[in-house]
Order: sequence, then C-alpha cells, then structure tokens
Amino acid sequence: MTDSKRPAPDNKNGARFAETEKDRDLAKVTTEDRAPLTTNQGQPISTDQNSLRAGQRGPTLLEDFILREKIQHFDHERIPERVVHARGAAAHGIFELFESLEAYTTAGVLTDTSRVTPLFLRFSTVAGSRGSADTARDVRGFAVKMYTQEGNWDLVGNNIPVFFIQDAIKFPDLVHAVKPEPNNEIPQASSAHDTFYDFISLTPESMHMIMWIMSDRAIPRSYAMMEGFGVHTFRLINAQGHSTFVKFHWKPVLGAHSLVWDEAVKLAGQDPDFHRRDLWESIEMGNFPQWELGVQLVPEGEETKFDFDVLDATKIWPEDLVPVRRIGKMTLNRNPDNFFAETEQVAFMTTNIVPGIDFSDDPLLQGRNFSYLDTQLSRLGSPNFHELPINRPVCPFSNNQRDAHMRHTINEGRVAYAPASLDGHSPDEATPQGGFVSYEEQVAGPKVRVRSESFGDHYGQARLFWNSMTPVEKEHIVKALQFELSKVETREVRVRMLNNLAQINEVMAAQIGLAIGEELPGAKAQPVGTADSADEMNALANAETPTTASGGLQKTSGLSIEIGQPGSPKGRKVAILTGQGSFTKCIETMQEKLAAEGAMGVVVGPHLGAVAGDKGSFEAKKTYANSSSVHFDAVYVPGSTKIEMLKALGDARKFLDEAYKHGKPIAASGEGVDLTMATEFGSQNSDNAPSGVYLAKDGNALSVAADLIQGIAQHRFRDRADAPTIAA
Ligand code: HDE
Repeated sequence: MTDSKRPAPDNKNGARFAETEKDRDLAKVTTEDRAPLTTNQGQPISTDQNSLRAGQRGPTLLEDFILREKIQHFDHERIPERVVHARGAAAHGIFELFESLEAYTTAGVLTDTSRVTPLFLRFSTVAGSRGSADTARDVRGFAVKMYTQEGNWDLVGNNIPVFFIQDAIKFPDLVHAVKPEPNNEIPQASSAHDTFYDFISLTPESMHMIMWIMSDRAIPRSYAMMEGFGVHTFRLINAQGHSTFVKFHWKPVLGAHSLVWDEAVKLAGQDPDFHRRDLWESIEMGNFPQWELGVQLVPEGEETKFDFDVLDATKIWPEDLVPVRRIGKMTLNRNPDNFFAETEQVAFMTTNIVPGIDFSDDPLLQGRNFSYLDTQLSRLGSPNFHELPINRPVCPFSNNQRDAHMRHTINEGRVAYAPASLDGHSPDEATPQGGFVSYEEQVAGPKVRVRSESFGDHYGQARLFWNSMTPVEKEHIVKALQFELSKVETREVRVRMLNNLAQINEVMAAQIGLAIGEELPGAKAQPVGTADSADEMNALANAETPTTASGGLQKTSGLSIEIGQPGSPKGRKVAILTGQGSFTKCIETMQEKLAAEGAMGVVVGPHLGAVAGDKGSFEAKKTYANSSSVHFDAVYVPGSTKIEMLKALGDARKFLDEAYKHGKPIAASGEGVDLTMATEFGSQNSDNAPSGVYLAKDGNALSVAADLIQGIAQHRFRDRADAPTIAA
C-alpha cells in the first residue's frame, strides 16, 4: 500500500500535465502488483492453481484459508450501482481561474487567480444500468468535484440546464417511470415506453425538459463536446455578506456537437463504450478536453423582475437576458488508474459547498441536499466514505467524529467532544474567520404543502426553446418524438402527450401526430407531407409560437447547437478506406496532416496488420468487418492501383454512403474518387460534388487534406437534400 507507482507527470504518449496535490495524495495509495503472490495478510502463497484437499481426488478442506479468502473476497466484490446515473466514466483534471469574482464571493476557488484546483469529473447517463450503452438518448450527468483549499466543492450538474420536475418529492416517481418497467425490466436505458410517457403526459412541468431531451443534446458526439450546467440557482456571498444569485455553466472549448440518431442507435450495438472510449483515448493522446466556467449573475433583489421564478429548476435564464460571463478553465488531463476505486467510489454531494457559495431555496436543490449523503451511506456502506482516497479533501479535515465501519483515520487522544478543556483541546471553530456561514436570508411564512404560483408557467420556455432551434434541429426533435411515442403501446398516453406538445407548437404536434396516426381535434395546423418529406421540413422551419416566462424574448442564443458553436478538428477520427494497392504515401501524408491538427487518421483495411500498398506496406488498425462509418467523423479514400477490388466491396461503398447520409465530410484523391462515384450518393451527384465532399481525381492526399480538416471542424453538412434517399 505504501509504495507509490507515480510520479509520472506525463501519459503514455508523452503529453505533459503538472501533478496536483490530489494526484500526489492518490499516489500514496496507488500500487502495482509485485512478487511474490501473498494473501491479504501478507502470507506468501506457494500454489494458486489447486485448493487444499484430502487426497488427490478427495474433498476440499475447510482449513484452506487461502481458498476461502480468495473466494470470499470475490463474493463481495460488487457494491450497489447508483440508483440513477449508474453508467459513467470519469477523469482527473484541474481548474484555473482567469477572472476573480471577488466582488461577489469569498470562495478562494472563484477569487484567487493564482490557484490550480485539482478536480475529478464524472460523466454519466441517467436511466441505464452500469452495463448499458453510452449513446442512449438521455440526459448526461456532469458532476465535478473540486478539491479546494477550503474543502470539497461538488457541482453535481447535467448537460441540460433544466430538469423534469420542480419539487424533489416527485423525483422517485420520475425515476420509477423512466427506469425499465418493474414487471419485466424492459426497456433498458430508454425513455421510449409507456410508464415514462404516462407520467410525463400527466406532469406538464416536464415539457420544457422534454424539448431538451428530444433535441440533439441528448445524443452528444463526445463528452468533450457537451455543455455542463449547475442547473439550480445558487448564491455567491461576498465579504460584506451580500448575496448574488448565480447559475453555473461549463462551455466546451471544442463546442457542443451531437451524433445523429441513426448513428447513436448503431453505436449502441457496435461500440456501447463509445463515449467512455473517446474520453479515455483523447486524454491518452494528449488531446485534453477543456471547458470554460461561465456564470450568470443576478443581484439579490433583482430576481423578481423576471416573469419566471429563479427558484424554478424547469426554467433557464435566457442568455440574451443574462449574459454568461466566462471566468475560468477546466482541463481533464489524467485517466483514472482504477475504475472501481475512483469512478465507482466517488461520492458527489450537493451539500459539498465552500464558504462564499450557498444554496437558494429551489425546492429541487433542497431535496437533493438530503438525498446525496443518504444514498452514499447505502451505496458505499459506511459513514466513513469520505475517507476513501478519491473522496477525501486535499486540505486538512478534523472534527470529533469517530468510529463506524471501515474507519481508516487513527485519531489520537481521549477527547472526542466539545467543549473540552483536556489535552489542550483542538479543533476550534473557524467561525467567523473563514468558517462557513449560511447566508442570513429572511424567511417567514406559514408551513404549507403548496407549489408557488410563480412556478405555474409550464409551456412558455418550452416554446422559447422550440423557437430558438434551427429547422434541422426542429426536424430532429419531431423525429425523436415520432420515434418515442410510436413505442408507447397505450393510445390514451400517446394522445395525452400529443395534446401537451400542441401547447408548445401545433405544427410540431401535427407532424408528430402524422407518424403515430393521430390528428389534433380542433387544431389550426394540419399535418403536411410525410414524416420524412421536404414539406415537413418547410412547415417546421417556419413554425413558431409566442412565448411566456422568457423575459419577453421569442428566441434566445445559447440554445441551438447549430449556431455559433466553436468547431475544431481536435480529437476527431477520420477513417482512411484502403485495400491492397492503396497509395502508401497518400495514407501517410493524410495521417500526418490530421495529427498536426490533433485529429487521427485510422486505416480501415481488408485485414489487420500489414497490407500491401502500391509501394511497400501500410498498417491497418481496423477492418471492414470490425468497424463502420459510425465510429468516425469523416472518411478519406486515397488513390489505389487496385481500386476495382474496393469498388466491388459492398462494405466499402456502404461505409461512404452511410457517412454521407450522416452529413460527414468525405474526401477522395486519385482513383479513390472512382470508389466515391461508385456509391449511391456518388452516382446521384455525378455532376457536382455535394457540400462537404472533396474530390481530386488528378490529385493526392495534399490536394484534399486542408478542405477535409476544415470540413471536420464544421462537424456536419446538413444541406444534403438527397441524404434521406440514400439506403444505408
Ligand atoms: Fe441527482 N442523484 N437527484 N440530479 N444526480 C444522484 O446520487 C437526486 C438531479 C446528478 O456521477 C444520486 O450518488 C434527487 C438534478 C448527477 O456520481 C441520488 C433529485 C441534477 C448524478 C440523486 C435529483 C442531478 C446524480 C444517485 C431531485 C442536475 C451522478 C447516486 C431532487 C443538476 C453523480 C448518487 C455521479 C446522482 C438524487 C435531481 C444530477 C439518488 C433526489 C436536477 C450528475 O442521490
């Protein structure tokens, strides 16, 4: 236990990061296995192949403590998975502040620009169990534990800034409704079933959140391309004791980008670890994911000027009303050493806040403040879970708490109470200098079980979200709801949902109705076209509804992820489609050009290992049998002396057609262009290359590399009108 495996302040590929206090703390208990094999008590084991028995063919002896220890430990290896957010992946990193918020808070992590605060971030899906697929349509958890000098600050957020419900008392109902149905445990990791929509259709406060989870946000391209949100309104408290309401945002440096639904579905089968793998590989490659921390600030007293309640977690503060101020940067730079010890045992709690930050009266947050400590007690099994290496603070912690299961700390002395005079007793209280002091909020009122009237508008911001989407994003929301509701078997539930959706936008509801065979009685909007047609797109593009609870805004920035998102080739993967005779030089050149931009060119070949190229051989890392276009962001086809072989390969043509259908950039040079033209989209576009398709018949990798890299940064080409007609 005492031998440290680190320091190694660089990862396998040599990308450097500075070790933090938390890295050093964890290194104290990080160990690698070494000879000889022993029991947990340190007794050397002579043979691990056979148990102790009476005679060569006789029964096993109870005396075999080595067998019993090994099997007993194994029997107890599992702990309960999280009730929600069971599936997750995490990484270590740092937070650096570039603008002090001293005017608003005393929190060191938000005021001291010289600090580097270590952190651990766990991403998750909500509904699926530990073994479910990463790409399920779902909210993603975005939980950050910052090990600050004044204690741990956990910002336990999501990748969507609002929530389904307004009061914590409804959380068990929501979760029971979305989880697999209790009689048959179907479906896994999916909201597309009766109990979820039964609950939702009877809970109109969820409609804003429904818009978000039916949007592309719920199928992110990668964790590094998601926004994060603290969701609730918190308070910042300054040295004078003044309070400012605050919402926290994490803005990804790579921009927010998504998968398309068809990709998400295919990936769930082909690579259920898609997001986890991407995070792991990006960090190993030195492409450290980064986010900027943003704050929206509203001074105490000014919160009542809005036509929504800042305590209502089903509402955003529109960015055009309250701008997001970016104050710092988070970088994830180290993968965990052990999934269980770190990612599984990390215990986030909304009550982990530090002096200078405080809660608001948001009834959802107030309920969460009970739930997280409570759940850790059953999940980790002891009130001493805070002593686990991943959970303990980097600053000293000391109090009179003692004992309980699995206590690690050896507290000296006989005094475990206060006030005490024996033994020169310490610790003394920190208050008022630096201690946590709750904001002196004036509270008065009768004890009542009511929902505030100010929480009463359930559709206004759902309409703001809908109006702020681009036509493509609107179409995706409609498609998602067409899919989800078509999986609901009970007609009344489908109809009730449709009526709720009509409150947001009638055109949207009419088009969803089209796919589930329902018309909206009395509605002005009638469905047009078919569920896939250009007519539907056109109708949706112009469909807007007047908003309420939105500060008078009809639309706001910050909601669409098709507009104004930064784009970068960093961390993207390009498939290089090859066969025997492919031009080795083109493959190498493309890989070099991509690597220079932080992207990766992965050779897909007829078999793994060395493939004979035009001159010498090249290395195939993937095959047509073990991969497909959905694992990649773009495709390149180099020239070849044997292009006819590739043209005859259905998997190669499908690779390109599928990438095209999903809006991905495609490049080809030399004879590679012939393969591209042999596809379905190629034959339909033989006169003009469609947008995002870069062809150089007389050229090589250099002729198309720059365009391809720019195309990757743009993410997707949505204007390929023929994409729905391509069979892939
Ligand atoms: Fe959670 N939530 N939650 N939640 N939540 C848990 O805590 C809960 C809510 C969120 O990676 C549980 O340790 C209640 C909103 C994340 O370990 C549990 C309510 C938001 C994670 C729990 C909410 C979240 C959790 C399950 C309604 C976004 C994963 C295991 C009042 C702001 C953290 C655990 C990780 C996990 C309770 C609603 C985010 C049961 C009662 C809103 C990211 O304590």
